[in-house]
Amino acid sequence: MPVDLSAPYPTVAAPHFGLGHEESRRRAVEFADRLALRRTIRDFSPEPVPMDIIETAVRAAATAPSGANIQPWRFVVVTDPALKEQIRAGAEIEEREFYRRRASEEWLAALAPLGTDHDKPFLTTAPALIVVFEVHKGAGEPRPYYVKESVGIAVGFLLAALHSAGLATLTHTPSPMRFLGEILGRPANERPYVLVPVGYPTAEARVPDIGRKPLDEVLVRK
Ligand code: IYR
Repeated sequence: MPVDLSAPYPTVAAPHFGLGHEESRRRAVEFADRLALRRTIRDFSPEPVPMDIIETAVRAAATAPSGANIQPWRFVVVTDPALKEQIRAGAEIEEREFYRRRASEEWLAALAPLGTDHDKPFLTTAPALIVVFEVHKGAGEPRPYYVKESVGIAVGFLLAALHSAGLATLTHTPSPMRFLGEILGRPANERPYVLVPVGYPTAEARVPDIGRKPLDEVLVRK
């Protein structure tokens, strides 16, 4: 049966925040300055994170815009030590292959300043791992659109929310990631997108001395 595209659809009043330019500018600067303090952390302390803070950050992530508002994401929060061990074992198998065989010399050279290797202790030391899945069409479910774009935006919100709550994160993409769906018992229409360890850095944690491109290199004014 054809869809009736002329059917009225419900609306609500659009939100207006009425901040004024001064307050708007103050908030823009505050947000940019705070995000600039975020660093990817690889040395996590085992100190636990209150689950409600993580769940609130997932709530923030799930406000992201998505294609046709289908919200094609799933956030699996893993704190069970046995599951974290399994995830670490699965990731290290793939990563060993990556560093030994799959990565090109060019790719390995690009990673050298980050000091990464196949050993992924953060997968067991971080108190929580958020495994983010893309949700593709399942039986009886609506077809999602722009899944990767939508999930990418949601993960951006998630990282910003966790950082804003003072928590450290890492975006980890063991490749291929299929083992995550198997370990976590996710259905076939869910595909791993990224794995985000969450917690606090160890007291001794250090990060690479790298910076961000200046604004004028990334911003084009026309
Ligand atoms: N997935 C590997 C390799 C890796 C790739 C990129 I691109 C990075 O920015 C960092 C690491 C790993 O996790 O070590």
